[in-house]
Amino acid sequence: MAILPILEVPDPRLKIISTPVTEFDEGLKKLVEDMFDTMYDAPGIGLAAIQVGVPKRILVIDLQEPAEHAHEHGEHCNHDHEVVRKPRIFINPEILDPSEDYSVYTEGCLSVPDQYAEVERPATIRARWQDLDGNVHEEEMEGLMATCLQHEMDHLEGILFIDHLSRLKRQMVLKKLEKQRKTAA
Ligand code: GNR
Ligand code: NI
Repeated sequence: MAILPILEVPDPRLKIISTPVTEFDEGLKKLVEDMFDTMYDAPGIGLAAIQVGVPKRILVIDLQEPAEHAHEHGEHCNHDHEVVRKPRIFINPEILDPSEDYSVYTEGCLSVPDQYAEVERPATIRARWQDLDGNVHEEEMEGLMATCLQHEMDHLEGILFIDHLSRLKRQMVLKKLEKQRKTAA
C-alpha cells in the first residue's frame, strides 16, 4: 500500500490534459490500488490520476455513503451509522448524454483543500468506461455519483471545480486558501 502526495493549486500539472490508457497491465493495477489508498487516507470520495501526478485517464470513486439498514418497526436505532465501501474504477471514461436539467452541489477538491463552492452540472449522465481488464461498461448515473464523475472527468481535461465559478468567486476561494496556508505554516 502506498499513500501518494496529492498535487494542490497552483501546481501547473493540474492543467495537463491526461492521455488514454492503452496498456491494461500490472502497473495500472498497482497505480489504481495506490490511488484508492491515497483517496481513503485523504479522505475523499474520488481521485483522478493527475492529482497524484500521473497524466493518464484513470479515476477512482467511492461515495462511502452510510449503510442502509432495515429496521423492525419500533426498533431503536442507536448504533453508529457505518459506511459501506463501494470502490469503483473508471478507465478512459466518456459522458454520452448529459441531461438538460442541472443540479447544484457544494463541491470540494483534494487539490483545493478545505474550500467549498456550489457548482451546477447536468443532473444525470450516461457514462461509458473501461475496467482494469479493458472491458467496456455503460451505465446511467444520477445524484452524487453523476456530480462526482463529472468533477473527476474535468480533472482529465485540466479543469478544477473553481474554474466553473465566476472570476470573483474563484479569486475569493484562492485568497482564502492562501490565507489558510499562511496561518497553518
Ligand atoms: O472528496 C471530494 N468530494 C467531493 C464533493 C463534491 C463534489 C466532488 C467531490 S470530489 C472530491 C475529491 C476530489 O478532489 N476529486 O477530484
Ligand atoms: Ni477534485
